Amino acid sequence: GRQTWEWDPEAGTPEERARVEELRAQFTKNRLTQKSSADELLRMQCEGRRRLGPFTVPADGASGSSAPRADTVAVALRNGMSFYEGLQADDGHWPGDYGGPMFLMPGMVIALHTTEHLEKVLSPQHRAEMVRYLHNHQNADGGYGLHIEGTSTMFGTALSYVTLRLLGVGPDAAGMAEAREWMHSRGGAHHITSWGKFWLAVLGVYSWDGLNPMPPEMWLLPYSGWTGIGWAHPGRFWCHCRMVYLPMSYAYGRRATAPPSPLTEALRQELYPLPYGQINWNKARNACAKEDLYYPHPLIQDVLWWTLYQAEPLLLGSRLRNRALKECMKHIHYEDENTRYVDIGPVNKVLNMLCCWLEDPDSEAFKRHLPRLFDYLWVAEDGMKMQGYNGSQLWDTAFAVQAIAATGRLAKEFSSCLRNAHDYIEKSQVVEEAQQPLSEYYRHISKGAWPFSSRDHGWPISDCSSEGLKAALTLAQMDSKLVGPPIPTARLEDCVNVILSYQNSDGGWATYENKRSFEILETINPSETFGEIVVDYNHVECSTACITALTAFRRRHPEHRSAEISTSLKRGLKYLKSIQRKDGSWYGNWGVCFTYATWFGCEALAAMDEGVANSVCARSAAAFLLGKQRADGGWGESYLSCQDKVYSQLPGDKSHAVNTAWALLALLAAGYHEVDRKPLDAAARCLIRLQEAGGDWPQQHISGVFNRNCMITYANYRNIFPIWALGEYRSKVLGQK
Ligand code: LAN
Repeated sequence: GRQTWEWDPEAGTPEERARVEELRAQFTKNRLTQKSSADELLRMQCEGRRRLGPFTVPADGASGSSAPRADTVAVALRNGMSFYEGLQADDGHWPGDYGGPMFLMPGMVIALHTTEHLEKVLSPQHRAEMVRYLHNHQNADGGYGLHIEGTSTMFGTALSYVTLRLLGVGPDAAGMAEAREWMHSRGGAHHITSWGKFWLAVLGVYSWDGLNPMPPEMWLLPYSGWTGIGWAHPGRFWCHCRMVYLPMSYAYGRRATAPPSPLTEALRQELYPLPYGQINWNKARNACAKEDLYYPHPLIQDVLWWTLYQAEPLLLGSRLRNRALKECMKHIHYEDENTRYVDIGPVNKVLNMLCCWLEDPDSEAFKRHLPRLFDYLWVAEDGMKMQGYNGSQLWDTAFAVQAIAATGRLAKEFSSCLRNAHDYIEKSQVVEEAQQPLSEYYRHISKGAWPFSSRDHGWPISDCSSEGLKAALTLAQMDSKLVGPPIPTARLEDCVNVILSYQNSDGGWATYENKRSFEILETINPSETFGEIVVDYNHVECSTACITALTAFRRRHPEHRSAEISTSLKRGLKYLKSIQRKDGSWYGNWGVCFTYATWFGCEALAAMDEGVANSVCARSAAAFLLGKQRADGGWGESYLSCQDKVYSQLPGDKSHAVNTAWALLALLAAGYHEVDRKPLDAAARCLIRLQEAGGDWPQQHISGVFNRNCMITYANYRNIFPIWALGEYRSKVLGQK
């Protein structure tokens, strides 16, 4: 599942190279409707490897009558699958762009600069592509957003500016004065969010006195016990929050700063409208531009940080501090070794690398980090970006299998593709626990789980395990001569064990671990720009995935832990119903947004035999979706829904293919076609109309989200979900096997 990019000046024919340049130029002209050129490159390779097409464009695809013809749907599906099959990698997964956030690459560049490895590790071509990316995503007002579609923020702007400078761009190059003007007119870069303050301090262009404390001593607090303080122990945080603050507190505890240079001296002047020496650092601790403020600090935080700020001079350099730093390094090494230096995410990846270097610049650990940086990089026509994870390999592959299988008889034509995917799924299951003792490192069990990306990464996740299990069960039902041998039942039982262990006492499921503390802990979320990061909360997506996986497993293996599974399902369904909103929708935590989540809600209800015929919940969910259907028969929800928690339509009259597919899947799951098939016919038509002549669907607005406020690209969704929805439509509405 590893995806890395190397520059090969000889790659491709002159025509192909010209086509890549053409795509890049097109992108720069039309920044928002981007399409991954890496996909394009792959497509070219595929065209060389096997003859694709010529495709038949469905004959009545664009006309307006009510129901698409069965053969039209079949043609659209065949074209869609042939195209998508061409993008599959040799190991069975589908590489794809997982970019979107703009605050990740700066961390890598600053960490590499600080460790004096920037030029050694990143080739001139990597650096040139990174610069191209940053130029392409500068907003018209001169600033940069938190993510590629976002309005400008100080976090995005100051970090992108600094990154460009570190990559060799001069202060007078195109766009730089505009970026400075954006920052200066909002007070200066000290109005950046706390994570931005951290990176600027590491680089030496911001004072450590301007940070609210992140004392590493928190790792020495008791995890449980009568004092009650254990409820705030970092071991109880959501693993992503814990894993970011762990190395941050180490670097903070040592005031790790890059050596001063003419460049950092220049940046001290460029970032602020006032002389560096005149900045009031104590005041700057809580300064945050209004453009960045998504989760303002509650008063209790200001009191807490002020108190710790007073204590910091006593702690810095003390014996207690040294003990705490040692404890942090112990956990950092554990995380590195148990993820083979991939680490849980893009933020702790580069922070851990920095810490290993701080501990010992010649260490084996630091060296092992370097090649894994490339796992996070992805090049597309907008340039090179750092992705939100080391890819979304398993997640996409598990969905793709279910999507292709939903096309019934047609899937048989794609059995070699399914066989390869099967192999990837089999190889990516986590078959052993992380290093023992798990509790000492605050780790949940992993044996039997599936990760989001690759086996090397290996962190178990509730819904990835569930989608992996469903894909495995789907494949096990097919002809093993065509799709390969099924995964042994004992391994599927291990997965069920993990899924059951993840259920919380209120019946819901969170992401990587159980919910370990109270929601009140969120009041100490200091990030300003992300919502709900401190606790691992329950989600409709995770809960549904677990419910549907358990029902699918029970159907195939009714003898295994059946009583426990039944109880778990009942509690799960009750929980899901309790979080359905009055308007019938569910709020989406990881995709855009109400449409995504309502699809999950409907799937869970369907798995428990509830549909519009017998369930008020299913009826109100269907009514919600039907109320949002657009004139062209599709759906198009904007990412603003995620941050505002209010449904927001995309501007323009063209619907969004992925969003439309989710809505169609939801209505089919709810059985709405038995009440009235017309809205579903219109949705299917819309999907067919949106399909491109080569079988691809266009890359439209961004579809993924995390922590309410930051968006993330799922490039594979544009193929997976239209195929899946049309496949289900074909069998449920048109009655084709
Ligand atoms: C992901 C990616 C996958 C995603 C799903 C499996 C889709 C979801 O259903 C559960 C949550 C999960 C695992 C998820 C959580 C948050 C992640 C890890 C990300 C969106 C990818 C990047 C993001 C991570 C937190 C980014 C770093 C930023 C911080 C605020 C730490």
